[in-house]
Amino acid sequence: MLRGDRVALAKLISRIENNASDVASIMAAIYPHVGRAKTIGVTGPPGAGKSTLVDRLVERSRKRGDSVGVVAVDPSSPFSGGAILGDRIRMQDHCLDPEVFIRSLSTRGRRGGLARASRQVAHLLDAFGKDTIFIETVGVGQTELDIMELARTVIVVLVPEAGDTVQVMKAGLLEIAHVFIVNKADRDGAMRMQTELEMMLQLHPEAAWTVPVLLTEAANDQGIDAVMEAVERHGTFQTSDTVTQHAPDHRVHEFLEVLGEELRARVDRVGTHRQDLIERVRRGDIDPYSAALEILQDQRALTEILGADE
Ligand SMILES: Nc1nc2c(ncn2[C@@H]2O[C@H](COP(=O)(O)OP(=O)(O)OP(=O)(O)O)[C@@H](O)[C@H]2O)c(=O)[nH]1
Ligand SMILES: [Mg+2]
Repeated sequence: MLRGDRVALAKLISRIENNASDVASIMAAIYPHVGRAKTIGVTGPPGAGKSTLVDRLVERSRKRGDSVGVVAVDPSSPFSGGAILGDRIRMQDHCLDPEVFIRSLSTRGRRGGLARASRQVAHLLDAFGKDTIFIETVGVGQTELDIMELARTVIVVLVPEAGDTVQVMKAGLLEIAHVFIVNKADRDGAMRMQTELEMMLQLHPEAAWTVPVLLTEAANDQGIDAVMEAVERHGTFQTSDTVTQHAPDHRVHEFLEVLGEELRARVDRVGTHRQDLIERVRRGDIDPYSAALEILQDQRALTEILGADE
């Protein structure tokens, strides 16, 4: 994969999607090569025009000579929902371009797994040598906010009919946006929404970065260059300021998260080591708390369970 083999990259992504048992060791081997790419998150309500926008931004990035990776995260559809199919159709041109790698991720397995998988796939694309990585998610819940944490620059895409900007605040989008976009500016109310957002942003005048609110018509290729420019400007701002403060926190967060997940996976397999104890709990011979304490206070039992690989 590090030598540029796309098939190897695709295989590693599948291992991440399936949460294979060797993911942590794969990522450990990858990590020294991570950190060069620009990661750009694109989120917003369903149908706001995120994919259309990403498509345009990919085109601009390619014109500048950047190689590009796209991760389209779809929490709603289990395997091949309409949105993913839509992404594929719209991004068909780029599919023929070997310097563009597009992958859709969807929910498989437990909650929280999607944020983990997205981050790991973004790391892979980074190590693979992609200059710019776009991560598209439908912005509604905590999972999406978690996913956006891994992006250097977050673009929040809204549409005029999104209506009350209070919704934006409720969804937590105000806090995570580095660039706001009112897409479908060909429709009524776009400028009013822009003004509303700008007023809302002025409630935080102490912020070092002034969040721009831009009007676009992604479908008509209007306003895209201004978005590129804003993303570029934010990137420069970050390298001089916030990245140096936040990146160490992110790495620590990732460390604790991985450790927690790995331990959790081992605990889930406790039955293979302590079927006897599980049976005693099931029969009611021992209460669940005493059973947990029996493991926690027994160094050998702990080592056996937590040290187990499979
Ligand atoms: N009128 C208008 N329509 C647009 C514009 N940009 C995108 N659209 C249309 O809006 C629809 C949804 O666009 P997508 O890019 O799929 O939106 P999305 O946010 O990726 O959608 P999901 O991934 O399903 O949440 C498509 O039919 C686009 O052609 C625009 O500027 N104006
Ligand atoms: Mg989309």
